[in-house]
Amino acid sequence: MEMERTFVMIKPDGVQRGLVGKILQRFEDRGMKIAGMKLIHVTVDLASTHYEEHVGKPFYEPLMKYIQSGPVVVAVIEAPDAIEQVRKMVGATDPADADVGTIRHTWAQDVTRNRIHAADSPASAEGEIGIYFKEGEILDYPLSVHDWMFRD
Ligand code: IDP
Ligand code: MG
Repeated sequence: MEMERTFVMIKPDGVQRGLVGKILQRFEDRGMKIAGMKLIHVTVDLASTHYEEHVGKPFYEPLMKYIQSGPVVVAVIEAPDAIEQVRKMVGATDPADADVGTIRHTWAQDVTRNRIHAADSPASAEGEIGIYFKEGEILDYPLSVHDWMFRD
């Protein structure tokens, strides 16, 4: 089975609400591998690179302030079709539109403070992993459950 890597960030409100374990548990429950993970404070430089595509939009300034307002957990999640699968688990940008059972529907109410970020394409996954992780911080290791999940 071909593996793919995606980038996720549990945003400051997710950390403050004590949701780090619960959110990561969902990825682990699906047998996805955590290939990298750390708790960081997003600097203005990191935030402006990450959210470059949103410069000039009405929510840009509040988004920049929000993402720097407390520690976040950044992680690299590895699985077959990880980018699309994780986006589905995260749900629509506005939690009000997110499908029942998704992370945003379960734990968020506000379109800005929507708990979690996930890369939306192979290009953004690669770019965002590069913004937040240095070489050596992403680990290559066998996850034994994958032998059982993806055999044959
Ligand atoms: P995504 O996180 O679902 O990929 P994007 O359009 O990339 O959504 O927007 C990035 C982030 O900016 C969102 O997760 C949310 O925090 C915030 N945001 C997006 N659209 C709005 C909006 O219309 N009002 C307020 N905040 C928004
Ligand atoms: Mg996005």
